[in-house]
Amino acid sequence: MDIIYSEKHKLRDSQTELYGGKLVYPHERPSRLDYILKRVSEVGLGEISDPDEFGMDPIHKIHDLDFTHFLQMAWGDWQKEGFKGEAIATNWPARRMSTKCPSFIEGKLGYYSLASETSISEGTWEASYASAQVALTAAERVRNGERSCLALCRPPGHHATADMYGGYCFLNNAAISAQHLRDTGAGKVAVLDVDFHHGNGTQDIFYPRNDILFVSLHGDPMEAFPYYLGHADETGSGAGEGYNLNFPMPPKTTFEVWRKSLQKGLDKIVEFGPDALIVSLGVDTFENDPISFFKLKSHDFFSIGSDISEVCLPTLFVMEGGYDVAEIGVNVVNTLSGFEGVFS
Ligand code: Q9C
Ligand code: ZN
Repeated sequence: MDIIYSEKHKLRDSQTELYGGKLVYPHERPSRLDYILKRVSEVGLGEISDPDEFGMDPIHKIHDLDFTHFLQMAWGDWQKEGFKGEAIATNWPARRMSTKCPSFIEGKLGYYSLASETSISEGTWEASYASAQVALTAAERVRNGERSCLALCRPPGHHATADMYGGYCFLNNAAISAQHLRDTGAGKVAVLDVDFHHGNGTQDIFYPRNDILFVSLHGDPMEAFPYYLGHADETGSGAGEGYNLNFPMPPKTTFEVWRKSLQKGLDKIVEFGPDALIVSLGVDTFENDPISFFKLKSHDFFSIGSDISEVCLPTLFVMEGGYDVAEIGVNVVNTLSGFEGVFS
């Protein structure tokens, strides 16, 4: 399987995540991709290429102009005020408050975010932009006839909405590439999100639409981030009714149970009949993930890959979460090896 990767992900190396009331070194860190690349080369998964340049146009098919402008300016605006730490949102337009966008950076941070754990630091925009280009390049490979391609995106994307960042995500790489496929000939695209966390951004972006099916398997939002979206009764709006499918699952869910949801999700995808499949590939469902509560084992990821391959669609894998850094390479590569029919 071809792999698209940009060194520019390293430009995002935030030093602070607000976690358990402390500022810790972020779970979403550059070494995640080092471990994936190491495993990719150990098993000879495929050839690694740099992304091509698609510019801002495909990003603006998904994200608002004022939001991407904010992301580009935020670190500079924050520094200009003389703040010493990284830019962290500490206030939001909560229920019954005004949704007018403030002019001061501290107000803007809350306006354009959905959570506080994700600090904006130097290089965050440059890395996020490169991450989107990686996804677009991999989408082009699949469009041009490759059976599958892996977009080694970092930062991840599935929590980002048209106008909000958070959950370690800034630009929604899966949504940008789904829309790109639509705009270059695909009539219908399915997005299957197997990250532990609900893909609230992707759901929100495509909620009113019937040309892009969104299916997500995740920790029940009653007990897990992003908390305020991802319930089973969220099925789409208007013309999009019936084109959003959520499988929230409880703490300690095993692969045996998780796989039944995967099968139902895949059945729905087959019934939808898309021209391409995008997999938001998070491996934070792993039993030792430090911030998640499912119980999948490393060998289970082979079966995830082989189950996905059985729907016989051109498939783009877009990297999302996974925070047991030492095992992330094995879990990601097991998924892709299973997809390719190699079990070892
Ligand atoms: N107690 C992705 O996997 N906070 N994002 C979790 C846990 C945010 C995860 C707090 C988790 C975001 C792409
Ligand atoms: Zn996740």
